[in-house]
Formats: sequence, structure tokens, C-alpha cells
Amino acid sequence: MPSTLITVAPTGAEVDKREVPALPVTIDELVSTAAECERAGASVIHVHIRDAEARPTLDQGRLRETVAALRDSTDLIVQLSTGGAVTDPEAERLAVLDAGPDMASCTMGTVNFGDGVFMNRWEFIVELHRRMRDNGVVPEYELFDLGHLPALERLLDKHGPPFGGHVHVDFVLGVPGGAAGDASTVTAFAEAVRRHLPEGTTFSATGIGRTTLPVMFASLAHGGHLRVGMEDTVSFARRRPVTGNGELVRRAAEAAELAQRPAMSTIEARKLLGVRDAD
Ligand code: KMH
Ligand code: ZN
Repeated sequence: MPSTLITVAPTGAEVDKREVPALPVTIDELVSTAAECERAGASVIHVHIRDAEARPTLDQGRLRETVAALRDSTDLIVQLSTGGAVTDPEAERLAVLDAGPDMASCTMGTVNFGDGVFMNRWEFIVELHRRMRDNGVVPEYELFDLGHLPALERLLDKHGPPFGGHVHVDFVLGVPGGAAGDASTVTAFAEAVRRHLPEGTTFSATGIGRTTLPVMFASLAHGGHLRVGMEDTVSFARRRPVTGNGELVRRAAEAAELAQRPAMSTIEARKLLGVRDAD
């Protein structure tokens, strides 16, 4: 029976710790949430880090310390965000790869992002893709809009496959400025994967805010995988704030179990994604 890859995105760059005290921002908080999420069924952690004042940062020392701490305490696949915050410069976003993650995100185009712009120029994407392959880092291509799918097709045609050879994408739906977070949009993305991307491409999906549940169920219905976490939603239900990432992963694992595609182990996930120590 095929199983479900669950990625947890515990922190992000946008949520304010002062408004959401349960958000993990210190390395200790991140490690503790990571261990809980691994027990609940996560196999990948998508990481944004914060500084001592809980502001988003791409500080190289802190990134390395975070990667080491997560590897010491969990078997999770460590995926660093190269998206950072909308204000982060390209050079710092590229330097994220120097911290030696197993995976890193690579967003396939520029998109309006609330009141900001999440800038991803073509040359920047190509450079990220090239450096990931040179450094043995497996990309997760993040897709915020339908046009990002043919953009990825073009990238792979012109610049070759990613490190490990397997293509894995994540639909990030419901961002104000990007594609909607609903079941028919997941269907459109899943069909576009089949049309534009190599056979064997896998996808996960996440819905921002209240779009979390429709996107989760639609992704499972299409044979897709799941991403959940406080980067994407801080409400568990109407007027019920999330108390921690663990409960979001537990709910995703329960949904996967009901779909008769239980959560994948970290060993299976490493094999599927082709990360370095798969053997
Ligand atoms: N924080 C967003 C601007 C990624 O991690 O690669 C970008 C983002 C995508 O979260
Ligand atoms: Zn992110």
C-alpha cells in the first residue's frame, strides 16, 4: 500500500511569536517540536529560523547549529527554506545551501505574497537549482501558481534533473496573490503535474489558513502527499488556535490512515526523495 509523506513546516517567516506564543522559534523549541512531529508521523521538516528576538534570519551560524541539532535529536529529513522572508536578499538565500541540509526549497516563480512580493527571478532559480545539484541537496520545488509548473518543466529541460534524479514538488495554495486553496485547484495542479513533469514526479500540498483541510483531503484523493504546520496555519478550527505543530501532524497522519495510505517512515522518505544517505 503506498504511504504518505508528511512534511512539517513548524515556523515560517511570517507569524509573529508575540501573537502566537506556541510558535517554535528557539533551537530548543524547534528540536522539541521536531521530535514530537516525528513521533506523530512527519518525515521531513521544512525549516525557517529566527534570531534571538524571534525575527526571521538567514544567519549562517544559526542555520548550521539548527541543522546539527535536528540531526542529533531526530531522523527527520532536514529541508532548509531558501525562500526566507520576502525581504531577504538573493545572496543570503543562496548561501543557505552552505549549511549542508538534506533538502532545500526552490520556488518556481515570482508571486505576490500578501502585501509583499516573493521575488524569484529566472536566473536566481537556475542558480539555486545548479548549486543544489553541485552540493548534493535535494530540491523541493514550491509551486504557488499554475504557471510555476511549465516553468519547472523548462528548468528541467534546459538544466537537467535535480540531485538524486527524483522530482518532488509542493503546492502552496491559498497565499493571497497565488492560486486558491480549494479542491478544484489541487485537481488542476495534479493534472498539470502529469502533463508537464516527468513520470514518477511526486507532489505534496499545503493550504494556507482555513484552506488547510480542503487542500489536505484533495491531495490525498489525488494520491498526493501532505505538508502541514504553523508556517501555514495557526488555527486548528474556527476560533481554536493551534496549540503546537504536533497536533497538526497528528491530524494529517489520521487523515492519511483513513485514506489507507499511512504516514511514511523517515527511511522510506529518504529512499523516495533520493536524499544523500538513502542507503
Ligand atoms: N516565507 C515566504 C516568503 C520557502 O520557504 O521556500 C517564502 C516561503 C517559501 O516560505
Ligand atoms: Zn517556507
